[in-house]
Amino acid sequence: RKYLETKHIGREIFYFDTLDSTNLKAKELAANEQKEGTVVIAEEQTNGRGRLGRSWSSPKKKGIWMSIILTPEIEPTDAAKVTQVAAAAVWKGINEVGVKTQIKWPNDIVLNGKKVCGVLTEMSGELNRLNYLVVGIGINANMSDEDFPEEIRGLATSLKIELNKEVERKELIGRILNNFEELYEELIHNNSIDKSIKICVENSALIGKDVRLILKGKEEEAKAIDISKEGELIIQDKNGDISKIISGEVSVRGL
Ligand code: BT5
Repeated sequence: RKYLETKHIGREIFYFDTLDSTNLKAKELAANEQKEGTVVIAEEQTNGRGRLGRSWSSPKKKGIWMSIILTPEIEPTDAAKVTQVAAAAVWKGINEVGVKTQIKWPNDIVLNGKKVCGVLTEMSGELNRLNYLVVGIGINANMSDEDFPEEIRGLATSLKIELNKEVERKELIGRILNNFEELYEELIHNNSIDKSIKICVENSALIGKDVRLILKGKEEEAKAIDISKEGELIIQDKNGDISKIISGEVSVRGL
């Protein structure tokens, strides 16, 4: 806790040796009245989850597998903004320990073209009312190549592989939560994520590049040109037409 300087994010931490998924545990806690700011951390996940039913490899003591419970008063349609806030906070935290990564909209952090972190935001609520959000953050801190399942070697990397030394996970967790609280407060108090978007744009792995998008099952090529104030990716197609993409609708790969 010596690195934590927050007022409410991470003031209550539930720590586990093994969990199926920190997001599942956080949702269970949130449904049982755990409040905003509570953080769930596990040394290992046996059923770590990615988006769209994909899995997240989470070997014991090698990474940071954590989830934050949030109850912001925002529209359910604004939930994706929190993913941008989390990506920016992780980028800053990793930058503070000496590694310059890139943010790959909407939810990845990459290093030398390989994935080092993924964010999974899940929500509970109705059409016009948000109950709670759970923001899951998975960071490959101290894995070696052989710690990754064979099928993702070459696509995944860790901070240790790039730095050639172990990172202190507690320090990184503290820094990320400090940054998260600061950036999240902008959303709560000013209903804006401008500071987070600035970080996501300035350190984007996509902007200015040609990208391939899967839009409603169809593959399309376009140029990524910006991220909107709402956190959508702004693209320009071959005809010069500009459109905005909401996260969740597409998967994006650099060409
Ligand atoms: C994500 O999904 O990137 C979101 C990952 C969120 C993980 C955190 S850990 C704490 C919390 N609790 C959970 O259960 N989840 C969250 P997506 O964009 O769908 O990417 C998933 C894909 O990334 C997989 O299909 C693999 O190809 C790849 N992958 C799996 N494990 C990986 C790892 N450790 N490092 C890099 N890539 C990985």
